[in-house]
Amino acid sequence: MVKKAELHVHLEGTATPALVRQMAARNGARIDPATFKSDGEFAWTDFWDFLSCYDKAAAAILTKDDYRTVTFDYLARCAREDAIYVEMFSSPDHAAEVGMSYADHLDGIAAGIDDARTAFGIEGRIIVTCVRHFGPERALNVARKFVATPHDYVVGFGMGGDEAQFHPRDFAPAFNLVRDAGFPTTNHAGEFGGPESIRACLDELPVSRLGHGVRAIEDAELLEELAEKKIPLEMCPGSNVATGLYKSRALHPFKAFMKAGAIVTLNSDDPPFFATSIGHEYTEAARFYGLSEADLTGITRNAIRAAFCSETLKEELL
Ligand code: ES4
Ligand code: ZN
Repeated sequence: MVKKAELHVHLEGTATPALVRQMAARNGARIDPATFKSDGEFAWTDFWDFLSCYDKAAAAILTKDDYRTVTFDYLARCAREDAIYVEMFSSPDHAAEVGMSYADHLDGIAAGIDDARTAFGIEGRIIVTCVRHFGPERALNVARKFVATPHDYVVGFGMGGDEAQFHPRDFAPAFNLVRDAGFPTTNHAGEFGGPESIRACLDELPVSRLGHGVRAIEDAELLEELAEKKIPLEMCPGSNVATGLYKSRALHPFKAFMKAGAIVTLNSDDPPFFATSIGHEYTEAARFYGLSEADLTGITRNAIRAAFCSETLKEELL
């Protein structure tokens, strides 16, 4: 079986509808019924509605122990699909929304990572993430917490959310603070924003990787530059199809990025929302893009080399 590594998954977006209901029940919390469809799956229509559904589901993660459960549950599923390493975005803003401290949030996730390592030998690390549409001030606040509160499992800083809002330069204070503290960063760019959004991100922010970056396919010069500069791309084909960016996996440009010599990785983004998993992404990529086992192993190696964890851990994983 091909070993897998994942660099782009939103922890709050890994909880299945069943787990969200279970956590709400154990906390005696009420979930907005509009969170689910009649078949019990998450209810959303487009990307922006997805972001709102994500917030409602995340609101059921109420305690440090809930974060531990969500993390363990996700890593257990990944380990069953032969994943050996998972880097998870987690959002202190979502934790704060339910009254959880920055430290409790991270300690809960860390406990889940430890449980999963003991049970399955899988490794996990955390990317603390801010949310673009929450605005630059909240992002800077997350960055300040990030640098003031070092944590063994927190290996980098990221930003997700609605690319249409604000400009990358508005987030330069947050990203520069993190970079000056010696940490790598990644930013969602070139998903719902076009190639100009990627260009703006590269011009304004110190990023080591790009979340998605897929819209670089629309600008040959930019694509070439990404390949030349070896900027790893956290590609999420299943997510892109689910949110309507491409009509089908066959029409997704993943293979064109490989052919252009870009450093590509495969990721699930928000697995239960997008009816995918890290294993499914590998299987479907093999099927639709004609990838061999050697190609898939190469993608895993790309991910491990581009990971934000220590060189020592990378060597163990490679
Ligand atoms: C996202 Cl802020 C956020 N959360 C989950 N998934 C996302 N995709 C893009 N932004
Ligand atoms: Zn994402």
